[in-house]
Amino acid sequence: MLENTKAHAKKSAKEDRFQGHDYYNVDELLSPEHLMARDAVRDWVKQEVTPIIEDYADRHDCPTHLFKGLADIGAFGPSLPAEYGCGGMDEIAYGIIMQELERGDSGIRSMASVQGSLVMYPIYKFGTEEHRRYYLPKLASGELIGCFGLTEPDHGSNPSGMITKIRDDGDSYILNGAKMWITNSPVADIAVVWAKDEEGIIRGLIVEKGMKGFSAPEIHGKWSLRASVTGELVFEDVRVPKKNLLPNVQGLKGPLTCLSKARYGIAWGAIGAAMDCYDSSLRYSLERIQFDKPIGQFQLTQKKLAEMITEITKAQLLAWRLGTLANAGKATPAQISMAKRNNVNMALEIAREARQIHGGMGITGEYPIMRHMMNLESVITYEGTHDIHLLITGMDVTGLNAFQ
Ligand code: TGC
Ligand code: FAD
Repeated sequence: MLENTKAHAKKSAKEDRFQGHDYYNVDELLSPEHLMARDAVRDWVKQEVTPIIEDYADRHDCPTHLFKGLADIGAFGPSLPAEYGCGGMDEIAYGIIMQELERGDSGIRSMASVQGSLVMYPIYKFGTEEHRRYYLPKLASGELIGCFGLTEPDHGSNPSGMITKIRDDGDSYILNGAKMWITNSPVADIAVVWAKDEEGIIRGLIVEKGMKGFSAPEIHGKWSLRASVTGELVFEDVRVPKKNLLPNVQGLKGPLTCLSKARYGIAWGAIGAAMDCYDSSLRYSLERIQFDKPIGQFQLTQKKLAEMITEITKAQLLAWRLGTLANAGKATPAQISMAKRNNVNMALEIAREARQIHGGMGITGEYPIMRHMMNLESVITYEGTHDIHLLITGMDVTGLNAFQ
């Protein structure tokens, strides 16, 4: 089995002929630092992810050894301050790192988004200075792995209805409830958990592995994000010291602020998955001969490829502009929703068209297409579904709230 895995890895490694696509010279809008970060992550993905990812996805297993490598390339909290061991780069650098990771696999990007945007960011933004100094360097270096618990079995799109709760008990809170669909939870050392206090106000807490009454069982049987580990969080009278409360935020805007940061990264990440599908399709259309011609010579194939690169280019420009707004501190949550929704949908549509171009080969693990397509079925649902983001845009332009 191990020998088979090695042989397969070797074969796949040879086949990673990915080249970035830049039809509108977007690279000219990027700084040398952005390009350096992009190239370093691209090389790392070629060396560490592509050779193994199909095999891990096939076995529904998470390559947890990559956490360390992700830390080493600076994928955890790239835009958080260097004084806490983080990257100290700007939001465009963060975005482009997510793009390159998701070119490898959405699950690998998820490992980085959750750690950086949903665990490190709330600790940085809403924690105490003591929290920052203790947790951030350990999370940035991969010494600790974190997860983010917002969704519950009965509260997905409407997290404000959550029933997980904390009760004041002297120098601790007593935490009860359950979270569902939590990326990395079975392997996490800490969880940033959102729960209601006795007045019904949503608060954030850092819950640590090993606390009595806390468990994180894995969810099995996913046909999507198969190389990413997903689980539950179960709290049965867990005693959490009061010092573990994130004191600087109250209410749903706490978790939603973190989601804005992660959704921004996904808007970039989806471009990577789309580029990989396009790249493989372009090459396949030039190499695959039918009716004595490369299939790329047929107008219907050209239509597919032309539309793919057009949509990728539009998505790149949307992400870049969003990045410049984010760098200026001006990107609104609604603008981020628009980019997440558009770019993930674009990537999923491209994966479906790429599958057609690859014919029967498109359903096999010889090409990355089906894996990207299945992954993107989660990406279009998590961090707010396609329709929830549409309604956020609808609310923004009309001023009328469809959720009430
Ligand atoms: P609403 O009344 O609209 O808002 C409550 C408060 O939050 C503020 N706010 C935001 N703040 C920052 N960023 C945002 N994106 C924000 N959206 C809203 C808002 O201003 C308000 O503040 P305040 O001061 O007035 O209290 O809340 P609502 O209950 O009506 O809900 C609105 C809705 C439906 C849009 C929201 O609940 C939502 O976005 N639902 C989707 C849930 C979701 O995205 N869950 C994701 C779970 S985590 C995940 O999927 C991780 S996967 C990671 C991976 O593996 O990569
Ligand atoms: P529901 O909210 O039940 O939605 C079902 C359908 O109803 C959707 O089509 C939705 O758009 C639609 N719908 C709901 N409300 C409305 C409305 N008002 N108007 C119109 N349509 C509506 N969560 C975390 O907290 N942390 C994580 O790390 C995490 N990781 C995840 C990893 C994976 C692989 C997956 C699949 C999910 C993850 N999630 C995580 C949960 C994810 O955020 C939720 O699945 C998502 O928010 C949707 O919630 P739901 O699945 O309960 O769907």
